[in-house]
Formats: sequence, structure tokens, C-alpha cells
Amino acid sequence: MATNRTFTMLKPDAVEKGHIGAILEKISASGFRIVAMKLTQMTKEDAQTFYGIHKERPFFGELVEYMTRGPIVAAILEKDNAVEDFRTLIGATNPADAADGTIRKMYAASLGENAIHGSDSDENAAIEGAFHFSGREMF
Ligand code: IDP
Ligand code: MG
Repeated sequence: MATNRTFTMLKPDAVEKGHIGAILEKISASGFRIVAMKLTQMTKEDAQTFYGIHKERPFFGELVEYMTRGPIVAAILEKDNAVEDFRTLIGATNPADAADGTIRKMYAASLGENAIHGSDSDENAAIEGAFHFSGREMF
């Protein structure tokens, strides 16, 4: 059964460019309720753990540098079929391949700096949400 929660990060490039408001507006207008949210900055260790699945990939060092260079907005979102619907809303990993109207098409610069994260499964949504938030920060 589809879960009703997913996890997102507005990545450092999106925050640097002043797109927090516009992206949150689009997320809300698409029917997602914000369950938890904060402006925070990941340490190198945080990013290495969060993206541990990619540690053997050639871009891992670049990814950790990027994700730690400035603040992010981390959030847990609620909606029916949240994981799948949010991946559709953000679009393909490479903005060059992302559909028109998706967040990555609108706000991402490149495959490496692609503006936003969305969990890829119910299991990872739960793991990633718990990585950033404690139970009493969720509403
Ligand atoms: P996803 O974020 O769409 O799930 P993943 O393949 O899980 O995509 O990759 C995680 C993140 O790593 C991407 O969002 C992007 O920021 C970065 N990334 C993925 N592939 C590359 C690459 O080939 N070069 C540089 N960065 C990459
Ligand atoms: Mg992924």
C-alpha cells in the first residue's frame, strides 16, 4: 500500500538562488501538507551518511561538497501516494530530461545541482525523515 508521507530537501543551490518560497508554494499547491520543516545545514558526515548508497560512485565527493556548502530546507510531506506523486512533481534527476512544469525543470541547473530531493521509496522516506527530525518536530 502506498504510504502517505515522503521526505524532501530544497538543496543548497535552490536556497542560494532564493527559490524557497516559490518551491514551497508549488509543493503546497500540488496538495502536499507540510508535516515537519526546517532550515539547516548538513555536515560532511551527515551528507556521507545520507547519500551512503552512492559512496562508490565517481560523483560522491562532488555530491557531498555540494550538499554541505550552504543551508538546505528539510521537510516531511503528507499526501495520498506521497512518494510517487512527489517524484513526479520534482521530475527526472537530470533537469535536461525533466518534464515541463516539474520543479527540476523550472529551478535546477544541472544533473549535479538539481535543486531538490525526493525519497524514492516508502522505506527510504521513513529512514530519511527520521535522519532529520525527531517525533516531536512532526505535526
Ligand atoms: P535522485 O536524486 O533523482 O534520486 P540519484 O541517482 O539518487 O538521483 O542521485 C542522488 C543525487 O546525486 C542527485 O539528485 C544529484 O544531486 C547527484 N547526482 C546523481 N548523478 C550524478 C552525476 O552523474 N554527477 C553529479 N551528481 C550526480
Ligand atoms: Mg535517489
